[in-house]
Amino acid sequence: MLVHAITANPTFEFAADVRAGLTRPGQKELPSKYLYDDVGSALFEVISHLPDYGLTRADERLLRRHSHEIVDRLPAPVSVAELGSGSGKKTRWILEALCRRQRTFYYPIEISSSALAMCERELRDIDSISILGFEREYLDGLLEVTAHRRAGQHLLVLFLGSTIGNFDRPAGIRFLAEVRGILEPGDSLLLGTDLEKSREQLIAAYDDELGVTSAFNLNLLARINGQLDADFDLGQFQHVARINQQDRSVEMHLKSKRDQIVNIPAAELLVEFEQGETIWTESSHKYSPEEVFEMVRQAGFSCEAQWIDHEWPFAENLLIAQ
Ligand code: AVJ
Repeated sequence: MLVHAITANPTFEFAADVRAGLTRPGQKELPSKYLYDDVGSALFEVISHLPDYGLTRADERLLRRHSHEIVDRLPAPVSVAELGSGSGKKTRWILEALCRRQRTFYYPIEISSSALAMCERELRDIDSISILGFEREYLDGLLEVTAHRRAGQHLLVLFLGSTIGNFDRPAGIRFLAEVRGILEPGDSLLLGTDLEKSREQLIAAYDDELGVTSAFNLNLLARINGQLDADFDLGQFQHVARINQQDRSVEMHLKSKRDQIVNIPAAELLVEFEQGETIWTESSHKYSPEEVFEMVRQAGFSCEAQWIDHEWPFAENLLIAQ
């Protein structure tokens, strides 16, 4: 067991993104990656245990059931990099199967330092594992991982939990193409994609009765208050989950309960909200099993195998860099 962490994070970029998103003409928006500070990551961890949010459990079931089949399809030796490891719990099955073959390097890449620490604690008991965590954005982290790569060492990239769904479809393909550009032909990418399901199921999953998803969403405003000295009154905004039929996505918004003005000093910004106006904070796109093949092909991968969970429709896709 070897555990290290490489850290960094700028606040001015956050201020600039908040400023750009809240001064946009038309729909105000905030980048969903900022939902995941330490509090947000902990709240998402709770969401993943809610009865009506089956996504994370479906992902983990597939990884647990098929870990040997997946590992049998990978070349050896292979190192593992994970984009957004979260708690690391569902990664265990793949890592255990790989470490049974030989010593395996695992590089979790995560923007939340507490999620990174949790992931390292969760997985360091695995025999023959070496963990080196990167507190980085996905592509920056992946570039660092590949910069130190040894000849003949294959790479398996994990992009689980349908995080890809936070991109709109064209941006998702562009992101996969950027990942492909960092990889070598023959490297692998295990991609988790949440599949289309009923409107009722989606609303129950993204607007839960306990209000955990609401807290997760509102925490973004609390984070802006804390980090950028803003004066958002969290009681004056309401969590909303909306189905976007055209985009085949669920959107999260924060709706202003009245006309109000919010001061965000560190972004040099006064923002006006009309009653009923929303800030769009996240989209979760849902896929058909077949469209994944075409999407990844456009990004320079081929889909070698796909496993589907039918309890909560979700697909695990094993891709090979062409
Ligand atoms: C972690 C991005 C997969 O989109 O379902 C959960 C985040 N947002 N509830 C998702 C989320 C609201 C989640 N991902």
